[in-house]
Amino acid sequence: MTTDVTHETQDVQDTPELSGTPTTNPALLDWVRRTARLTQPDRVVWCDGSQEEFDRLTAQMVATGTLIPLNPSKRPGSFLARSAPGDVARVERRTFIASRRREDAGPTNNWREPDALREELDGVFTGSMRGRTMYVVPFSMGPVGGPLSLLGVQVTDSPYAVVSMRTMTRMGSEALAAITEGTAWVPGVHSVGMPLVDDLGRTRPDVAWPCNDLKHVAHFPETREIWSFGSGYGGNALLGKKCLALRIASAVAREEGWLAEHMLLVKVTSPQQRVFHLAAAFPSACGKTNLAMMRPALPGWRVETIGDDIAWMRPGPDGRLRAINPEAGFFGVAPGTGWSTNPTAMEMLREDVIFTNVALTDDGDVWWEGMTEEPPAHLTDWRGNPWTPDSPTPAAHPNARFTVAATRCPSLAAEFDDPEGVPVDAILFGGRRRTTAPLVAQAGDWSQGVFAGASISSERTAAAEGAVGELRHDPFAMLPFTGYHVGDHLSHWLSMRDRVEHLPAVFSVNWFRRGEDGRFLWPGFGENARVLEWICGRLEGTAAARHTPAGLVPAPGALDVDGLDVSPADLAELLSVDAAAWLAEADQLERFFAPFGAKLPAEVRDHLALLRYRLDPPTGGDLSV
Ligand code: GTP
Ligand code: SPV
Ligand code: MN
Repeated sequence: MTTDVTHETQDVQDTPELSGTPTTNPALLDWVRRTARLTQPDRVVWCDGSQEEFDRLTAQMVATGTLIPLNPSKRPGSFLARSAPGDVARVERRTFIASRRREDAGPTNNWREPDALREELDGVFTGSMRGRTMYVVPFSMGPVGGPLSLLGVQVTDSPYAVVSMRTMTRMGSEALAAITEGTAWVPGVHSVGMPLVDDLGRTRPDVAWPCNDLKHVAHFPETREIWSFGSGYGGNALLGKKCLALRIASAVAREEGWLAEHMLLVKVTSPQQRVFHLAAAFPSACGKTNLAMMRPALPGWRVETIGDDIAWMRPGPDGRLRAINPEAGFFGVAPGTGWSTNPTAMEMLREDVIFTNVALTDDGDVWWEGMTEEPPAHLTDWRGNPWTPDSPTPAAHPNARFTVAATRCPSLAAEFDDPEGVPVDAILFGGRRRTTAPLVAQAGDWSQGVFAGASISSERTAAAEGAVGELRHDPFAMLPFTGYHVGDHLSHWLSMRDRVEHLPAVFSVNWFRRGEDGRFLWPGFGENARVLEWICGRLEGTAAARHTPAGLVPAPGALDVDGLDVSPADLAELLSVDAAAWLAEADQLERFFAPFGAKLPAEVRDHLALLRYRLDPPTGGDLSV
């Protein structure tokens, strides 16, 4: 690669020409030039993705207080970042889809008229990088040049976003070299929105985590652009992730006949050495990373990680649905990650990690709720305040996260880097439900599977702003991530039937069912392998099932619970489908679907009617329908 001309620094005075840049692509140069004129940074730096660049930026952030280096004997190569207390999660109320027609964004997105939004963005971005460096960050989602991959360029005034993008995407010279004249790439403009020089030329000192109370996370699916202002955190700021790989990519995928979904991707090998690839959509903070890195409690089973958050799935030449993980790293939830729940992640986090909003131990290591059973006697909490186990607030923010390269994951599958992807055998839909949703149920066919995806509802988590615990509908776990009308998303899923000859089987799962006393009925984590075993058994035609109105659940004795401390009563409850609760669920679904109007596929409406019929058949009705 052209390493000699990358990480080129230029004063803005030079930007109209941008001489000596590591690209000659006129469209890219023109866009960088226009963005620099708008945001008025002191200098422009083209990122090459090298270790030298990473070391330079992290050293700079240590000097400015953005990063705290961790104890190299405890956590080599690792850093802690503490965000501003008002910038800790995705901001769904400030996430916009700008399409010409309102109905193209649909009732579940915040729609904005594109010209009006552009004018608003022009206002907030004017001079927003004054006194700062504008980094140009070329990246590829998916292996560079792969048939399922997409290219992007993010400009940002956040060095934290730069080093995070290096971990989370294929970032740097190789991606830039692929963005030749005429090649499609998605531009993303990101600013933390805290210029160091005001309109009158007065300077102000920087802070450790610059951001702005006013936030915009704006998407233009029709022109394939992203504009993000005011936040430095996660999905708001690492534009390759939710913004490109889900909101923009979902719209591209609909046009081109594939799927961009909020799903983990795993390779499962049975004791008989049969290989299955599973994709699973669960809402944010509902168990994707944990399932992706699961260490099966059942002997002989093996789970290998391909992805933990996003899957792109295209009809392959072999008539199968083929999936890749477009990301190159994991931005995972820290709280709840411990040796007993996710030992693979604990091993993965030994070195070269950026932690954000976890607690700091007195010897320079990290801690969060759930890492160990006993909390340390003294910590510095995520806000930088002294903390003891008696403190009334958690030591780590509930949405504290780690950023780590996929190659650090001890369970990473060899197929992780395969540009052609893996064939998907089964799709799992799930949510966090204390009641109603059984441990596992199989859809009878693709169309019932689409209904199952459309019907996901889940208790809200700390991954986004809002009331934690509140139940909300989250079709396909994509409510905050679909870049177009939710009803069209359902139709698009249905249409895959015409594009894919051998469709995956579809299952719903729920690890989070609780008893009346509030305890989890199912042990979860590694024990979820028992559910995977039943699912793989269904794929092979060896596992027995029983019909319920919500789908096929394990027949008595079909789920291996040997050696498991789950009472027969709890197991019965886990696999039960309560008619009253499901009728209430059907009523809620009808209310949720109402604003979809004519965009609600008739088939989905029919499945709702069928569900009610099965739950409450007219006298003499045939339950086997
Ligand atoms: P995002 O990165 O936000 O998309 O989240 P995710 O879906 O990857 O969720 P993750 O695996 O990080 O899990 C979130 C929380 O759920 C963590 O605190 C986990 O410990 C907890 N969790 C995951 N799997 C299980 C399970 O099987 N049972 C129980 N009880 N909790 C689980
Ligand atoms: C999620 O919220 O689903 C995440 C974290 O994966 S973020 O990247 O912040 O969106
Ligand atoms: Mn996610």
